[in-house]
Amino acid sequence: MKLDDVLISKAIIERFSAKLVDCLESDVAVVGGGPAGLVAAYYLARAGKRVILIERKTAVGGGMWGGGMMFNQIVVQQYGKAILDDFDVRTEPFAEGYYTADSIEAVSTICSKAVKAGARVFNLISVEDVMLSEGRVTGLVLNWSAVMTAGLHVDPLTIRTGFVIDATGHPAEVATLIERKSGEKLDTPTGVVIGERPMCAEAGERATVENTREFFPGVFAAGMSCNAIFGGPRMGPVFGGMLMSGKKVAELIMQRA
Ligand code: 48H
Repeated sequence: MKLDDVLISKAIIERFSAKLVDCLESDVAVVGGGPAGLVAAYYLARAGKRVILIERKTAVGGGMWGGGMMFNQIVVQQYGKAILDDFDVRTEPFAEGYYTADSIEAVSTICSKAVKAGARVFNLISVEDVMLSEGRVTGLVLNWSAVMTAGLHVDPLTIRTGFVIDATGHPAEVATLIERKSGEKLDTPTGVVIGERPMCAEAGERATVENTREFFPGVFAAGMSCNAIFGGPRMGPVFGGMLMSGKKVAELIMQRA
């Protein structure tokens, strides 16, 4: 059989378009494919929810690939290890209550499990706005990351969803967008995005999990965005809180959806 160049193009265009059309309506849309977003997508998809994950960059994984200062190892506590066990990511004990994992194995395995569980991942696409109706977020406004980077004047497309997870990490982009554009208050002590506090691993990890919750009708925070939205400390390259937050947000949404 001789390969037909144009048939290859046709296969890609048809299959991608079908996947995108199928995702125009979903139960949950996860914004950001770092550890928190991927873990949330996995547990939700495994429970049978229709999950779409939007990632701005070419690769999912967010800040996990780089471990700490490009030393590509991550540290997790006992509860983080339990989640990595769930994904079959190998860990090694380092000291009592401290485990290490290879960040490359962690990202690639968590991503693979999320996709195989049924989560539909769209990379190279950015969320540039939300759809708001009667005080609730009902969907997302998407554009190619390349269009946004190039500053081209190209109008976006929209997807409808039951719940949104802001898993965009430090910038808490979904929360910031809602605050800036809706004129409504967020469900935080000040009604706005409070901003991340300086490093304290112990308090930061606790705050991440505690602040994994709905901060605007239909929108939940997960991962590092929780600390930005609710004013929690950063915690450096310890990832148990990110994993735990992804699992917790999935459980909270499953109680509602
Ligand atoms: C589409 C977007 C958009 C957008 C952003 O930063 P992440 O890894 O986020 P978490 O919360 O899963 O993990 C945080 C962790 O990596 C970290 O930074 C830690 C522990 N820091 C501690 C410290 O002290 O510094 O991933 C977020 C992802 C990224 O891949 C972005 O590209 C993506 O979200 N993203 N995708 N549309 N508008 N904004």
